Amino acid sequence: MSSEEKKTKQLNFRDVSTCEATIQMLQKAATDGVETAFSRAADMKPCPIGADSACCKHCFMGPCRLVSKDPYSKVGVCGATIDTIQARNFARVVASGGSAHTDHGMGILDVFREVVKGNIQEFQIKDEQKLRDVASSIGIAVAGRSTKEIAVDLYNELEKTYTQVEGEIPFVKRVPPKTLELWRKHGVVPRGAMREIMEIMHRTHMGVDQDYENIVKQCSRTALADGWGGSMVATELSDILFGTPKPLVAGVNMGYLKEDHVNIIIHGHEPLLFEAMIASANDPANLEKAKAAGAKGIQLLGMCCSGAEVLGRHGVPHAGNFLSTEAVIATGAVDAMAVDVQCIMQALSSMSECYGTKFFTTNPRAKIEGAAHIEFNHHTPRESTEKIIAMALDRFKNRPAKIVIPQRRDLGVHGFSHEYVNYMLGGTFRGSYTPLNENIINGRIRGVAGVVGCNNPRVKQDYAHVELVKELIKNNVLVVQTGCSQIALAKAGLMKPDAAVLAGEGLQEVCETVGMPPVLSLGSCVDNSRILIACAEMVRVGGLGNSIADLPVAGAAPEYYSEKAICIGQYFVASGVYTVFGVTFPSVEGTKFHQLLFEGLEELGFGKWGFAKDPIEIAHMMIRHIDKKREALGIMGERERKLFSMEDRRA
Ligand code: NFS
Ligand code: SF4
Repeated sequence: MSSEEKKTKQLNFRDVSTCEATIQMLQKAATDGVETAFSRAADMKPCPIGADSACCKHCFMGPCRLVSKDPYSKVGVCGATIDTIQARNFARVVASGGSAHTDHGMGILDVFREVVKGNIQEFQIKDEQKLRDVASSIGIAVAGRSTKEIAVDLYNELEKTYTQVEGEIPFVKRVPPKTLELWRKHGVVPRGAMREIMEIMHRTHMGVDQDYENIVKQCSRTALADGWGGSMVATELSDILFGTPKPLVAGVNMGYLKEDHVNIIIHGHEPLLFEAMIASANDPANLEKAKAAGAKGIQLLGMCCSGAEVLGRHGVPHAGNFLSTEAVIATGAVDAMAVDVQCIMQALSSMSECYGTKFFTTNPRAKIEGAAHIEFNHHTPRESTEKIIAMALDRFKNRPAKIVIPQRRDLGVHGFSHEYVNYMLGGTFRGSYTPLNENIINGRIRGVAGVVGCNNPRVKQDYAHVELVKELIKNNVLVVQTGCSQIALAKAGLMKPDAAVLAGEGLQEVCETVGMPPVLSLGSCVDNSRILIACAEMVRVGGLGNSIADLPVAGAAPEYYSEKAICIGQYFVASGVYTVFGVTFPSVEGTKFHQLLFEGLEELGFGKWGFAKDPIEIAHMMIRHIDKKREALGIMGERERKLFSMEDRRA
């Protein structure tokens, strides 16, 4: 036994995850002598200087490391201060995270263009109403015009989100006027994503922008080009092409793998591969082939954000979030896993090899050494999905003797969209955000929290997500969710209407009247744009202030790991939302840069960052902020006021 294997066996998996299925599979993997991110994390101490973002490797006079204990005692070889170094590092994180979402959005835009031109037959405009709504929201005339005419205009307009060199990206037309005014005043309205990202890369090169405040401005501008740009384009066009989600009952967890079926997992982010895969898996010819191979059928499952896209849209079961992607392979039941882009651990390739799972990359942007590549071409999507099915059938016929499927299945309601929140709370005939605002004003709902983001093996899987959300709803805060966080809560059973019993009295009353769960599942990470649109609607409807910064709302990503999460955090902050992160934060407390993110931005009229590790502490930081906003709006009831001042005194 190698020392690796010994270490793996020593880990107590109950300490690293609260997901029962994952724990069971981690134990199996350890017995099988296979390592995972959990064991590797235990073995890999993070560099403390890097964790504080106190090092710079932007040129080859360095790398330069400043001591994070006394960060102003030293500068880099070029003279760069701790503030410059941290701001530049942060900016590059925002640029990378923003690139991921905007490039994803551009991939969807490419497909939309080809569909509009008639060059792709497999995909169509599925939701014409949404096409019209989105087009008119950015000033495109729709009355009396054909779908095609509107779609052509919409394509041309949305392309500017990326390529425009001057002016403002189209979706800023949806931003509340007061918020937009603030952005204009500070020069952070994005022109086009390509320009903003290029400018960040330029400005963070050695010897260019060496004023942390000026760098942070460009961080906001670039992040906004993601939230109100690339991500929003991804969400809206995916809805137009594949349908706007409507609440439906769907299942989450590994128990949806079926021993007697061919199991295929799609993991990654874009909905395109998955949509084509659904068509292939339902093709009678393939079902016949599966039967001939001795299977009862073909079971498709999603993981991470690809999974979140189709969970809400089509009710395809979801096998688990980011830290379960390796564990699921250890079941031995996965015949094929196909991935597109983002959040795909390289280790999945060797993991798959250990268990005989066929592992495929499909996107030319994302190949993995050792993995077979079956390229997905959006002009002929079925070509690759047919190949993947054939390979999965092949593996099914040669499955290893031992398969273990954790028997956990969690049903919940998924597929809320900003449009549906309208309809649900307002009713068919008076669909609007008015009832939501009314319930916030009358205090039944204290405020709204977005809890989103990843898993991170540096903290116990799902623990912070679940405890944070429970504490929020207990305090009458309505929670909206996306990404891996939403999967954590689905596994904990909170996406069921009867989870309302865990909510405070007021929220419980609203949930019971409407028949909705206290936690709403909104989709993938790019669907955080739905939260932005919901915020804009809340401002537009009135009674809760004039800008997003006035709303009694807050955001959190308590288990984040990715650069995308930081970019999301920055666009929420720049939009006016208090946003609290867990795990770690890439800055040194007490520096001017840290001060700007955690206080200064709010003083300028934006939102601000917060940080805490403990989920209950995060919840109360968010609740205090919500109460502060309620107080400012003059909607703090007597009962809440008492609680608020007590909390306040303690704080
Ligand atoms: Ni968001 Fe989705 Fe999950 Fe995090 Fe990764 S899958 S885009 S980055 S880990 S939530
Ligand atoms: Fe060091 Fe300055 Fe070069 Fe960074 S840019 S590595 S601080 S010399």
